[in-house]
Amino acid sequence: MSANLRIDGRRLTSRLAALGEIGALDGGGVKRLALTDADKAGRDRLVSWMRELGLTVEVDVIGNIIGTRAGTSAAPPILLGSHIDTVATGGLYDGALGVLAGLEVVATLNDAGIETHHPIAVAAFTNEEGARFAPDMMGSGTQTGALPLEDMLRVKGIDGARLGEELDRIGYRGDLPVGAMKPAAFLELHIEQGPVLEKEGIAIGAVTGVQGISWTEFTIEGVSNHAGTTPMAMRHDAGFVAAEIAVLAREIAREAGPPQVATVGAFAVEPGLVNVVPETATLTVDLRHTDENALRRAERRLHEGAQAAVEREGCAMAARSLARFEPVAFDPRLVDRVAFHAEAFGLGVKRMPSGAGHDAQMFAPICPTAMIFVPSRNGLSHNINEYTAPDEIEAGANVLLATVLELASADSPLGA
Ligand code: HGY
Ligand code: MN
Ligand code: MN
Repeated sequence: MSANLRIDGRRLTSRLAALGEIGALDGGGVKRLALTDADKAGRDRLVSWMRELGLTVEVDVIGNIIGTRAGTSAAPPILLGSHIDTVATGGLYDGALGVLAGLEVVATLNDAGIETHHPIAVAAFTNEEGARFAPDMMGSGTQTGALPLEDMLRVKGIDGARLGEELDRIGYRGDLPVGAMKPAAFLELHIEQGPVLEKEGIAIGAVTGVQGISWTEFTIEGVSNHAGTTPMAMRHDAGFVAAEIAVLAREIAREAGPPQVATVGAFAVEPGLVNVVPETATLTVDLRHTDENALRRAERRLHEGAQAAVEREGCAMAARSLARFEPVAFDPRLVDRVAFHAEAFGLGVKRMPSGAGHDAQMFAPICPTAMIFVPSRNGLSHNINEYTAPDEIEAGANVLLATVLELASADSPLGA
């Protein structure tokens, strides 16, 4: 019976649209920064959907939400999920797809009256984006022990708010402890957020792992001075040093070649006035690579180059690591099952690494983990025009359903 089971694509896309109304931006896109009122409203909506589906809802000590559908045994659950927080210029699908497709799997099993040996759980992890509070994957990283809870609760956001206080303010500091989530396996459906699947005309990505991530915030201290009277040789221009670091980041990526990427996402100078030599400058540099040694080389080049630029200009510098995660490989057995089910549906499938960070990378060290990608139109994400077509969403969710059904059975291929 379950061989012909399919998700209800219309129900899934209408839930995606409904969640997308929460934090909707004029002109399209979504802004649900972690632990803001919009994130709270999204959480409340998600919990109400979980309850409607008969899930047992729990919240952990850093606000991760987990809804569990009982199995016929006390075996550990098959965990699905992702995140519902977004960046400030987010789309409808980044994160939300993985959480709502998990709910859709549950709804489909409920409608068909199918019971599974393993329980099935769906999670929405706190602050996957790291855009308001760094680092990213904070909720999943804390739950799995990769990030220390007390330090994370004290993190100060870009707006000065403290994470723990915001958790209390929105009423999502739960009591499920760190380490309580011990799934038999973790599967995350996510948009690719890059150009590969669309360019190659392939429906499904069987994700092999996640590349390493290095986030650094540089603060440069110079001397503000008059733009007209100060000879160039006498300047200590913090803004100029920040600009040199930004150019260096791009040079590092160009010299190293793909898959090395480098991004200066935040850049600010103070006092930021047309006729004042900048006194201070802050910028962030995001470096990523699939190979840990290559990432370390890029980091070394960046820090050495930044220090040299600071010394040439007679400025001072502080560098703060905002996030640092090594590359992660997913369980090849689980990746094979994703590919198998995609092919069983007659879908094209490509094994590929993830350029973006995901909650799945935090579960890979503790249980068999894999991800399913669906295409992103024009490779766009972290952009209000992020888009994945309904049929592509449906295909991905059906591969998720089929893989979960197999993993949740008594004779799961993982022996889970
Ligand atoms: O930065 C990332 O890769 C993810 O969107 N948090
Ligand atoms: Mn995401
Ligand atoms: Mn994202």
